Amino acid sequence: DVRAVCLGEAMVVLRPDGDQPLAAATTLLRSVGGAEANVAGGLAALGVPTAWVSRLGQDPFGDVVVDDLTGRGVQVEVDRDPARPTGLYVKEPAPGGSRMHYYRAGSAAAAMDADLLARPGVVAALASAEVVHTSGITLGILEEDSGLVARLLALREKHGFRLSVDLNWRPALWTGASTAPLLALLRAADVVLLGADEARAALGAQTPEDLRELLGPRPRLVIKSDSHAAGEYDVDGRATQVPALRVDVVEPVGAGDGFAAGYLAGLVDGSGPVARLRQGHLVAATVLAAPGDHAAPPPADVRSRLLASSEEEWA
Ligand code: KDG
Repeated sequence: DVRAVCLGEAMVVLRPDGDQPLAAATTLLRSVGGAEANVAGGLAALGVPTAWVSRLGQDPFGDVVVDDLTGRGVQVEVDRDPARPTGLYVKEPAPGGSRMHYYRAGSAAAAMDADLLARPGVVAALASAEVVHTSGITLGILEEDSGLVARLLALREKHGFRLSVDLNWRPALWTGASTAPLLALLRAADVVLLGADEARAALGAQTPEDLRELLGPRPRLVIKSDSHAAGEYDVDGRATQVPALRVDVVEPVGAGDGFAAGYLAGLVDGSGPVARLRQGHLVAATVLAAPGDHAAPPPADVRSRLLASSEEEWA
């Protein structure tokens, strides 16, 4: 049975093979990205039976996304839309990261609505899932209030899964739009993952205490600090901090999704706070050290050795 469900847009990703600027590149490498799809792939790679729920165009790029995620062991539950394309984004090498060029306006995923959650495969997945993960990007791309979040929250009441939300702050998706629905989603979540920088930029929250005040008593907060540590702040006030692993960064896009996958896999497996934060860092590190938006995590025996290591050995 499915134990985790990820809900959000996947896109085909194109990037130059090397460091050229986009305007000079005549050959582009193709892969698949999109925050929640990256998390789904990461969870599946960690052995958690996972479904990814979304909409895709009835186009060749839609087929690419289906094949890629299916090939990585994810159960794909999508509506295909003949009238809207699959989203696309292009990564341009830039100092300290990548510049992202999005071609996603009007995509099939931007029309996700409550009906998507009525697909038989989705109904079954949500009934057995322990955690359902989505992000602020999903709310940011939706063209109208489609009832998707309201239905998801109603299904949580019914089935009792935990709702995990990564803030994934993308200011460009919110220009001219109210962020009130985003704040409401975060307040309703059981787990909120976010960077301290995003908390400041999107929510004006400077400290974990500010965040707690803003988001209320419900969510467990997982905050990635500016110094690359991650801290878990429990609803009853307990806090746990774990430093990140040192890693030579090749390309950072997708590291947050890797963190979410590792953390949520730990949550589903019943690991304690230190082990699940460590597993988040571990998967993030493998993504940071790779050019793509996702990377295969280390094998299970290496993972369990690292997760059980002493504090000195860890970082
Ligand atoms: O978290 C990585 C994502 O940013 C990337 O895969 C693209 O989903 C994406 C987005 O909307 O930025």
